[in-house]
Amino acid sequence: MLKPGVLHRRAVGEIVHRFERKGLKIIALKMIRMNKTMAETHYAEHVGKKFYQELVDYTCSGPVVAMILEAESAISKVRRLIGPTNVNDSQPGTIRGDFAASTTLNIVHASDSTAAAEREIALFFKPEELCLWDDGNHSWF
Ligand code: FUP
Repeated sequence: MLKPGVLHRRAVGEIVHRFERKGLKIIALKMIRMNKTMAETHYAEHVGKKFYQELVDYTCSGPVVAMILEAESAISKVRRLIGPTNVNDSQPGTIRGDFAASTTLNIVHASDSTAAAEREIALFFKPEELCLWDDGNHSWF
């Protein structure tokens, strides 16, 4: 999920490009404005932490772009592209390393497990919003 900071930076294209360049396949993509209930559901595991309110407020502060990316080991590929949660550890060349100076405003979210991906896909997308496709005879990646 590209958080509002990505829209503010006019960086949607550049960040989606990084995922595509790696060979991840987009099978769902949409822009939405998350409301407080949705953000609180998404970040339920962080309720009570000192950054929680700022995180929810930031997530609701503008539109987000939600997408489902498919690949073998997609979770680890995406997590390596975005960089660590703590922006002080995120290397230049990663999305957080290049675009984020604050951990709470770290501009992208990515599922960190298959269980989280299933939960988050269900929160963001209706089944009919997924578009499954294949590369036919072309094996680019
Ligand atoms: P990630 O999966 O990398 O998004 O990391 P988490 O699920 O642990 O954290 C979710 C969000 O909480 C982060 F994107 C930013 C915020 N956060 C902080 O602000 N401070 C922290 O110490 C940890 C997380």
